[in-house]
Amino acid sequence: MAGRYCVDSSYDHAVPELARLRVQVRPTGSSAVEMPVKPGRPTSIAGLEIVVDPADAGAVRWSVANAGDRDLDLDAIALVWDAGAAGDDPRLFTNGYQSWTPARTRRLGIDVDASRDLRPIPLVRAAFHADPGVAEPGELRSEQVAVLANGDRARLGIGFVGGAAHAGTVRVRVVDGRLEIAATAWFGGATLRSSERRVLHPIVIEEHDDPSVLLEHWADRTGRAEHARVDAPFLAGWCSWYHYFEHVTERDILANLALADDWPFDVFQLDDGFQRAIGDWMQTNDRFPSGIEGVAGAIRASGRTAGLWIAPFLAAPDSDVATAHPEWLARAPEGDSPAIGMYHDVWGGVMWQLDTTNPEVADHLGATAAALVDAGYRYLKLDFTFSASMPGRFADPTLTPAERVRAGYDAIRRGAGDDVFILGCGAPLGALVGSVDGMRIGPDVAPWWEAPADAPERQPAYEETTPATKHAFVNTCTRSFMHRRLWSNDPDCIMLRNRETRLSRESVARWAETVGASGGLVLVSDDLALIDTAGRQLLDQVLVRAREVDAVARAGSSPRAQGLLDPEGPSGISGVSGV
Ligand code: 9PG
Repeated sequence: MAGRYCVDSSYDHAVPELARLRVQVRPTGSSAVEMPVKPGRPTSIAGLEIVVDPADAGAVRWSVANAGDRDLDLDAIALVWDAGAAGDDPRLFTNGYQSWTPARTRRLGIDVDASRDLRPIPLVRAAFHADPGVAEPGELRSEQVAVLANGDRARLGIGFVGGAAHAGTVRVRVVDGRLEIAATAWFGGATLRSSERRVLHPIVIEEHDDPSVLLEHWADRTGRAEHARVDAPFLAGWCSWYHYFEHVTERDILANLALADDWPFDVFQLDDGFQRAIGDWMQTNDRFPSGIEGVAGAIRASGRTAGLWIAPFLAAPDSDVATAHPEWLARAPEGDSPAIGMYHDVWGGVMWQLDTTNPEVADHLGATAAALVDAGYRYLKLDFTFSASMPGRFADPTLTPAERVRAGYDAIRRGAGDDVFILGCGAPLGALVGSVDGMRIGPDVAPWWEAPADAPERQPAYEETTPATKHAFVNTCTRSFMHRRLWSNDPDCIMLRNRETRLSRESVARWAETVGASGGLVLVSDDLALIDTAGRQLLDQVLVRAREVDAVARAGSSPRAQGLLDPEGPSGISGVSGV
């Protein structure tokens, strides 16, 4: 046994042991090497010096330094230990990398990490995992926090306290009937300068048989360490996306505003579809003759907060921003072309990635945010923001993928100001605690429960990310512990119409009630003309419930998922049942 650690002494817990502790290093372009490590004593490996502190204030603290006289590019560094016999029916609650990635329990030795399916192009892996590589055989991965269990009884929680400096991936596999855990700091090729030392996010390990308790403790601790923004008011609103999609027009917004007089909306949010090109956020297309100022003016005149969707780290190849400033684009990992941030047919295919490490790009993002606020928007939905963590070459090669995402959000926050509500979406969760006010915590809903075979954006192996209300339901339950600990949860919109939808009345109600039980944002996404009296009554009930739950969550008790450790998925949130 190499060390003995305990977690935060304010919690009542057993003391887990880190047996046979090793450090594993993966320099960029080489395979992993590992060696035993003794807490308190520096360990030299692959040109790096790793220091793991003796147990201290309940967390494993560690740092890495480049001991050589040349720069060194690093993919990953991990602490690896033996967590004892796997026991019967070993399971892992896995948290996905970004907003749309599933958070659910999987069976060790049976379920397979989606990255091992080689049908999707590598870009898809990079969008849905911190490490875009293929997982090891038998390995399950979880981002930021994981819960080990036997059957439906939890055993151990493992988490990184913080994620702004680097992503933290918990990798678990069964080796010879024993559990091997690797808590991995993901550097993604970031350069460590000669003699530079980086302090890594501490790792906490706690024993408990209730998975919710483990996740709540981790989130409490992480929220405190990262100064989570948890004080935004409860929000109800309207969003254009899930009825109008990219075809939305200014007339649609005005028509819904005209119908909304006696609807209880704080925010009216225009989504994707207003812009002339991805990247040129101040310019509208011809469906929005009054420009972004005109729309904001109309919303504000109705007494509501104006909200706007943007995808700030992307630029279409023919956008003004990309053609005027090609030097603002990240470069592809190899060759001369810009780095891809997203491929999306609806926008015309490949979208380039803005280089958030370039100070001019940071200035541009800040100025854009300030201009949108000037135009009247005080609620910004920042979407597809995983794109700043996609592979590439950057002006500042020392930033990790998490730091590149955070640099972009920080620039926008500086420009927007402290009192604008910023909602993360398509966002790496770990990097943004303390930055966003709200966070989308699941995949897109859609006007159907299960995704039909011809659903758009369906990817083999990543089917659980396909827009479908059932998929949003799963994450709304399993990530309910994050609400008011890391931010306000945005479970995604409710849809109340009973025409122009494939959702049954039962599914409409089950989803709306789950959103209410989560205490998170309640956003309606319908043509209000299609909602009947029953739909309106449902909204009123959901809002009463959501406000109650949110008030309790603010006081420290977030709602709990039922069936958190069920490999079939959760069954609901306490108080609401039934998939
Ligand atoms: C606007 C939408 C809405 C929605 C967001 C996000 O992989 N895809 O092609 C893909 C497309 C859209 C999408 C997610 C994934 O949805 O979550 O609320 O704002 O963008 O385009």
